[in-house]
Amino acid sequence: MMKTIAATPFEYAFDPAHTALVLIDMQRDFVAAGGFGASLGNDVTRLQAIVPALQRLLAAWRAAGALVIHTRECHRPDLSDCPPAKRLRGNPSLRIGDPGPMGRLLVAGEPGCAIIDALAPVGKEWVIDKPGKGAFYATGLHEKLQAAQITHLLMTGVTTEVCVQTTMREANDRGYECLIVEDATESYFPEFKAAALAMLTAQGGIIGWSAPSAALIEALR
Ligand code: C5J
Repeated sequence: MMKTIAATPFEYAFDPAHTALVLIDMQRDFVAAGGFGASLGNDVTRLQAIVPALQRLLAAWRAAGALVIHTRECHRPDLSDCPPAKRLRGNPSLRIGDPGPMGRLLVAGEPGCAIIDALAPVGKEWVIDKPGKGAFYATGLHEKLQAAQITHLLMTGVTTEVCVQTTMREANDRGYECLIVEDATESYFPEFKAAALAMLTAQGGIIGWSAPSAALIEALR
């Protein structure tokens, strides 16, 4: 059944049966101390602030019986899917694949790669491991979404201007109607979050829409 919510830049209509809630990279490596995000010098506590809003939205979405997709940015243990340009750039305290307090950074199967307990996947929810920032690169996600007849994506997670924005742009180019949930996404840099939300929704929704999680939860009631 179609639902319509107030959104920016104008109303967003979606049918939960053809819509997926996408949680981007809510992993210990980005949200917890000692992970990849912290190795780059970031204050990870900023990202922890969205967890309660995401939990409420996730609970409402699960109650509606609609599709949930979790992504994890990570690489194979031999790093064969990690381009040297990604691993070697900059001067972080630890690089991708190096051992840290939560295991090897951004490596599949390591404790730091796991989605935080508060948002852990359940049942048949999809978990997509992605080597890039965007969830459509080298994952087969588009084909899986097409097979599941998903046309709309609700984008959440971290970080707003990197993996969330990249994924929303990839999705828009593939024809999905995307909405980014304002209080369920966060950046290490507040000004980058604000800029990303503004640029995604500018020019009549050039990439898509944004709305607060409360509007979605109310529509699902
Ligand atoms: C980053 C991400 N920031 N999940 N990854 O490297 O946004």
